[in-house]
Amino acid sequence: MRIHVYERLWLVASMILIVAFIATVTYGTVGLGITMVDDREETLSPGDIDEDERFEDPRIEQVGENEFEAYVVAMTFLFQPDPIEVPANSEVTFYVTSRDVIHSFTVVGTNTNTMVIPGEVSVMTVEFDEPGEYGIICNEYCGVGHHDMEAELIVVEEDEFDLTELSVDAPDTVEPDAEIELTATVSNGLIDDLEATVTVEIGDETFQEDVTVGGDESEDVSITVDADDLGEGDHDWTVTVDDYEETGTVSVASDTDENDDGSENGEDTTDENDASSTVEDRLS
Ligand SMILES: [Cu+2]
Repeated sequence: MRIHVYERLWLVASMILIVAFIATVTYGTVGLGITMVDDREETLSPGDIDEDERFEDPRIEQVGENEFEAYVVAMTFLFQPDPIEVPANSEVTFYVTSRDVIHSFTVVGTNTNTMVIPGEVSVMTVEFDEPGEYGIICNEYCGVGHHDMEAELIVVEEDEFDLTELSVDAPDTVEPDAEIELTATVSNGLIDDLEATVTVEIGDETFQEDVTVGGDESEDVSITVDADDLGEGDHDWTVTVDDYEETGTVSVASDTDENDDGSENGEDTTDENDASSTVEDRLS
């Protein structure tokens, strides 16, 4: 059978087109790593996020030598935690859910992008090679503040990354003849040991203690000062561990105060309640 030359050309061209179409669809489905938000992770009730152990405390966790997990909650109109800090040369698996309506978790300038659906958990594993800063935005219209819904993803140098937390327990007010006990708790969220120096400054005195905090553990460092040595009045204290600092003030009551409000019935006015900060301040 003889086929006309033009007809043969059109046949070949349409064959090539069909193969190209199939290749494009296959690449888009498999090659780009695009997957559906499915039920791989256990679903949750959006109203019970605060009771779900994965999301009650949005955070970064170390799970292997260079492997981390990030638990992120999206809500109108923010992401928690913000900023999200991860080390360079790491592999981070993000678990993202929504507290209210449909959002997205989109890392600008990368192919990290997922829809975030209330009740579902979106999972993505991302490799971070170089330090850098990225914006995180929501690209699903979620309400009047949608355009403000943004957060930051910071990839820091490997040796600058830590998951250290510092909290301090100290009295607000003490009697002139009492002792002031100040306890600093250093938590280490990394797998490797943390070697750190705890520095406590109170009045004119400075105390230093080296601590080794094991992986995923915490250590307490306590110091005791005689209120007599400080004298009556307000005294500021500062506790520093690496880049973290906590500050507060302890008041040593005057003898007159004691006569005014405590001495008659022998009531102890020492206030042991810890009203000091437990929020971590990062200095850098
Ligand atoms: Cu939005």
